[in-house]
Amino acid sequence: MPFEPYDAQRIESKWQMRWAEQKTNEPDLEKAEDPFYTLMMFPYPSAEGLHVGNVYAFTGADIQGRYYRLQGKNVFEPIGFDAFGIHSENFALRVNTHPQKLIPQNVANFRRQLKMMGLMLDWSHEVQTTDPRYYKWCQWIFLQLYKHGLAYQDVAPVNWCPKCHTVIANEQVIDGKCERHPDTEVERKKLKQWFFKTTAYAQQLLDNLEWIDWSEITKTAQRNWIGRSTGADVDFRLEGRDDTLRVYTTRPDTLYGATYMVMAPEHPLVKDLVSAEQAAAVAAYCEAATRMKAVDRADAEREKTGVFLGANAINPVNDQPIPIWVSDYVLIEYGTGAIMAVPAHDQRDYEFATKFELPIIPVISPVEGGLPDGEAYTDEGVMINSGPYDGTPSLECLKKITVDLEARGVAKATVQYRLRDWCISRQRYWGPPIPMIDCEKCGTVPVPEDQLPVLLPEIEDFRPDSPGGKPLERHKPFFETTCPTCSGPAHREADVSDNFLDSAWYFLRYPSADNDNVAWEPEKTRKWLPVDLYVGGNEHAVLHLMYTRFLCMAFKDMGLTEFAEPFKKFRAHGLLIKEGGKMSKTHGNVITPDAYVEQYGADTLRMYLMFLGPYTEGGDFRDSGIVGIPRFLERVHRLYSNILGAADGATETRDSSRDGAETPQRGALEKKTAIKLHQTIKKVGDDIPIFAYNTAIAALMELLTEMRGAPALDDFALEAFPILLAPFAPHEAEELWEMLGHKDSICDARWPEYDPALTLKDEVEIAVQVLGKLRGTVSMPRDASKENIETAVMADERIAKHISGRQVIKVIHVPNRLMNFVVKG
Ligand code: ANZ
Ligand code: ZN
Ligand code: ZN
Repeated sequence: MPFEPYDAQRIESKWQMRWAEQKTNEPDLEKAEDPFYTLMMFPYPSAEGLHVGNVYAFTGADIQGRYYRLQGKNVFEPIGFDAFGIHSENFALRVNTHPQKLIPQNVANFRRQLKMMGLMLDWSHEVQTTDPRYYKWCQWIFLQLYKHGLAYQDVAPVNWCPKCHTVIANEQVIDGKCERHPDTEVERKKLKQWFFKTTAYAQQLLDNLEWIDWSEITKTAQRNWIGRSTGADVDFRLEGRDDTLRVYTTRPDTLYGATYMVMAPEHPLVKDLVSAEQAAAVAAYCEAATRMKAVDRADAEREKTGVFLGANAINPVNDQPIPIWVSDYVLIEYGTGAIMAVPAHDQRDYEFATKFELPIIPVISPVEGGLPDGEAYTDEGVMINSGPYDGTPSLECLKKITVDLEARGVAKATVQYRLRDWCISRQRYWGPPIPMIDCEKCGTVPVPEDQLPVLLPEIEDFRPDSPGGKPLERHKPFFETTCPTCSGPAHREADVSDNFLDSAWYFLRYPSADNDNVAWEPEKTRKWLPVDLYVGGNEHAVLHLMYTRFLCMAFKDMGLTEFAEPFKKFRAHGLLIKEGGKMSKTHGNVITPDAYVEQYGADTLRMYLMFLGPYTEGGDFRDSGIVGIPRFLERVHRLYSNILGAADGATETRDSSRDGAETPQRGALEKKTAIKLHQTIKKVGDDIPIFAYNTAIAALMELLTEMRGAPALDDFALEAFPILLAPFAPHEAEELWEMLGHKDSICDARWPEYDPALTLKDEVEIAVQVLGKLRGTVSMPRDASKENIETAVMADERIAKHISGRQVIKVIHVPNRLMNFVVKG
């Protein structure tokens, strides 16, 4: 039976069709005995289509899924579309088409492209977030959180992006700018919003990082974002009053050095404390501060400003009155919104005190050397100017002062987190409506669960509004409703929920995607979750990846699931760049896979992307680099065509290709070939779990060279190669498998086992003589060439000194044993 030459188009469309027909990628979720859930971050279906960055991410995840399946696991590798959100909505506004019309087109294109890439995706469990069958459950989740006090409404200062026309979460503010609009500063506005209580899980979010198997960079990002700090709340009596001012400090050891206090301009006590003389100045200052941009306020470099309140507090350690100021460098959201200022040991306080000529009292002295000049001393040392604590090491004093003050009832050791609650209201159209109702009589009332979903109405005018206004509020048939409790007139909540809520639980839905009666089936969930392996971009470290963890913890505590961590293992892939530069729409160099797949095939594109460098570090896509891969696949194909075609009675036994290698016969392997084969099986199997795809592919290329040059290949070798290739180039692997006479998909083959005896490094000691006299030995791989041994000899100084400077007349080489240099002079 003559085989057709390598033709990516023919082979790939054939296997894609067959996989679909035979449901190759649809595991039986109920019967599976050894379930393994591989997850890739589902795409957001933009109008531009899938780009190679997505393909890079997905292929890397797919290799894992395929590998574990070859290890015998029942692999579930689902996919879906995250199609709600501002991005789609903005695009819809720009092209003046309703998102409801655009999304299906985009999804269809994405689906085509994903299928074209030969990913082992189970399309029977596809999920689309814009589908009411899905977002009904987003609303249901909202109601569960509400019932358990984890969703609440509050008037709070929030981040408003004037370009997005909506409030955004803290996590979406990057250096004070909107993540979607890097040139637009986020404004602080006080608005009534819905929040999820992520802070209730701050400690657990931090603690579990100790044991979850995640990329270190992602865990570090989460740790920093959670930002745990330990310190104390200390109460300062207010001069001439009965109440106290509470501050949060991480440095109770510096209490004797507190020379003034600072309150945030928004602090509620400011109005109470201000003296008559200072009232106008303070009011003007506070007014200006609230109008200030968040970025500017957070800028530590900015010159300090502030106003004296005209009131004093009493330092609890020495009963000294110290003045209270208001300044915008103290933030209302953190700690208690007020601080004790210690200019000798805090840089911001130092700058402030210098500017306003407030006293600076050092209370910690460095163990060696003196205090620095012109700046605060922020390190540890020995206590000075601190009454009974003088001479104590500062770290010891830190604990001691806290305990002493606690005993007096004026302080309390506390823990603070930088993490804030998740603001999930969006004043936009393209998202799931928040399922709440405002009744004049009953107040805020949840939509009864049996009335879900609250459908997003199809409205023509979905343009966003100015702060406070919302598109859904303008649409009266939606907005005006009746109260589920008293049947009186009421209003629907007109905010939609954050897109990140949609994506925070999608992996729970996949296994149960076909069940409209529950969000996730308990049985299937028990069987398939938590996700075994998740692969995605680290840009989601404190957004998606934090939200999912929060929700899972909440679900577990509400009794909805049995696990607190969604992903057993998470690996962040590297960034794919193009010709040395960032790939982005603004750079105009975003590449889609289509042209490459058309020209070379999906197997080539997959392998090329994975060959670029270590997967967790990323790679540089260059058009010039891709051509080596199809040549490799062609050679594999030709080798199998020749050897298997010949066995079937074809006459051609010689490889007639331009590189003219011999065609091996079928028969026992030479030792050398066996060693290479077993070493490669080991190498590829070791490399895939650690995402070292580039070196695995390089090993496959070497193995191919060995196999093509071998006099004979046995069945084990012929079957092993396509299996090792299958995770990377699944279409060609299937084709080879079929050429070998198999009827089943190679996906259901088993990873070959290597013989450990054959994978040992095979090295030999070679005796080196000069004029017959032994001068030393060199250790070389077995069968090293004469040239390589000579090089090694000359690199060994102890031997080389007997040879260099003399004329080498002859070199006698006994392979694997001896090298004798015959020299003159
Ligand atoms: C006195 C002190 C002395 C402080 C010293 C620091 C050094 P972290 O570590 O990030 O948690 N602080 C407290 N609340 C604040 C607020 N709302 N806005 C601005 N600054 C605030 O920072 C805690 C420290 O930051 C606290 O400890 C407080 O200053 C300040 F040598 O208190 B410290
Ligand atoms: Zn924006
Ligand atoms: Zn009512």
